[in-house]
Amino acid sequence: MERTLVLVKPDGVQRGLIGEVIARLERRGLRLVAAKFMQVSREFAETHYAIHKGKPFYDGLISYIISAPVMAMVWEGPNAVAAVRQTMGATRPTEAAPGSIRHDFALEVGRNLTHASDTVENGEKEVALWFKQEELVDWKREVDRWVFEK
Ligand code: DAT
Ligand code: MG
Repeated sequence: MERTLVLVKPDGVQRGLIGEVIARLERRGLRLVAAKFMQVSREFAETHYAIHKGKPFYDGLISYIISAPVMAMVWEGPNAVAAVRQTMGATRPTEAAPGSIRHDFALEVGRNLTHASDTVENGEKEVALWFKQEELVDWKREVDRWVFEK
């Protein structure tokens, strides 16, 4: 089953939107695999966002992600990566589809509330970076057969 890393970033935590994000992912039918509320260190933030090093927004991005705690989660389901990216909306909130989280709750790219893995490969890498194998819960829901075709 495809897995993706989701972060409710510091602005989402400060604004009391953890529950909103979780509710939308649950409602979509995705299955929660792991969750932890944590303060990210600068070093860890630099590892997570290594791909953006050297970009003009990099320093601001690092200070943003370590400015308050984050809620880190792993969600799974068929096409979980694409489904979660769609539920979050485009990186720039003013380009995010109506009904998406970034559209409904955000205005600025530097305060866009959430992170979600952008490819299946990066999903696997990010899940492994943020969570130990034993923190990932393998479980089934009674409702799974009504949400997942296979
Ligand atoms: P996403 O978070 O949608 O995967 P990304 O990986 O391209 O977007 O960038 C990571 C984060 O960096 C993004 O959520 C917000 C910030 N960011 C991206 N582009 C930016 C820009 N042009 N100006 C300011 N912040 C930016
Ligand atoms: Mg990204």
